[in-house]
Amino acid sequence: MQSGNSSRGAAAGPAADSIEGQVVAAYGQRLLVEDDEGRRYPAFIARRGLRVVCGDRVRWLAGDTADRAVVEQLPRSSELRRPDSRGRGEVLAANITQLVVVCAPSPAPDPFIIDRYLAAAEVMGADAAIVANKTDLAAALPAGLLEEYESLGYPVLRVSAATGTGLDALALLLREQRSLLAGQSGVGKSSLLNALVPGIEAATAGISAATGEGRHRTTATTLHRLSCGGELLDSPGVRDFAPALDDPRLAAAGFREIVAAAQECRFANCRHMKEPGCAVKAGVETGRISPRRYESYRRLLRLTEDLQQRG
Ligand SMILES: Nc1nc2c(ncn2[C@@H]2O[C@H](COP(=O)(O)OP(=O)(O)OP(=O)(O)O)[C@@H](O)[C@H]2O)c(=O)[nH]1
Ligand SMILES: [Mg+2]
Ligand SMILES: [Zn+2]
Repeated sequence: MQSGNSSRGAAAGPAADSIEGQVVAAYGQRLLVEDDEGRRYPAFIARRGLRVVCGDRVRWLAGDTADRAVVEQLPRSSELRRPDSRGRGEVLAANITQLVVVCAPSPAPDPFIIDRYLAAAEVMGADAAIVANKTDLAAALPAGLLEEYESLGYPVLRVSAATGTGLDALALLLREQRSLLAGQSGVGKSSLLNALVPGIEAATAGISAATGEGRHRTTATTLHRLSCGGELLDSPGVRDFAPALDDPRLAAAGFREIVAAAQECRFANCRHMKEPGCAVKAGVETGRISPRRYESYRRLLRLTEDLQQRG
């Protein structure tokens, strides 16, 4: 249970006779909302054109109806967005402060997906960390992968949801943050959530569809409170991910070592592709910037330029 916080509930507005809280799960028009005392209610979107996602602050009509009628979505402090065919991008979660990218030896990691989540965090101004799960397995991650992220300054935690290794350190990382677990399907995001929040297993199973393999694949993003005071969002696994960027020039902002090196580029608007006097390309040649990360940057730049041309 969270202590009460009604100080923000008195705001005047079109929905004065309403209660403020947050969306803790969204399935299209159907929602689960939570008030600031931690009480949860089934809810639905009661205003045309209202689009809310997990993590959104919303208001619903006061009263004791079975399903709460959500009538207003409050401004977001951050959005995790991926591109969609219509240009503006699909918002996956709102108001998160930290992106935790989970990877494992199995399924085999895709470093481009990891880089793109890290880029999303950089661009949205959120903290980012890597969690390498399943350390109990004999198989290992590709040599040097985690060390590369460590050298860039990202916190890297080696954990096992199965044995509990590293979960204390993970709980510390999640303290006072509103974190989203992201990553490929099957890396163990929901297993980590279950290990960190005892007793929610049933709830997780209830909002997941069992697959033929006898495990629960997450189908919607859900928000959970941690005893340490943080909040943790579990999200469906992805086959691919890219951040939606309003401008291709933002691609470089997603890579902190490129941002640092770009200070020395001859041209302020250098794209770090073929421009003369490019300190980023020079950094790749001298080994200061990893060729793999640079290739990640180029792919994200190209993707964003392609999307912009189509839009
Ligand atoms: N050996 C081992 N297996 C694990 C560990 N964590 C999770 N698993 C297994 O990995 C499989 C996938 O775990 P999930 O927690 O469902 O993975 P997920 O990332 O939530 O997957 P999606 O919901 O599809 O995105 C399950 O069979 C888990 O039992 C671990 O630390 N060690
Ligand atoms: Mg899951
Ligand atoms: Zn450059």
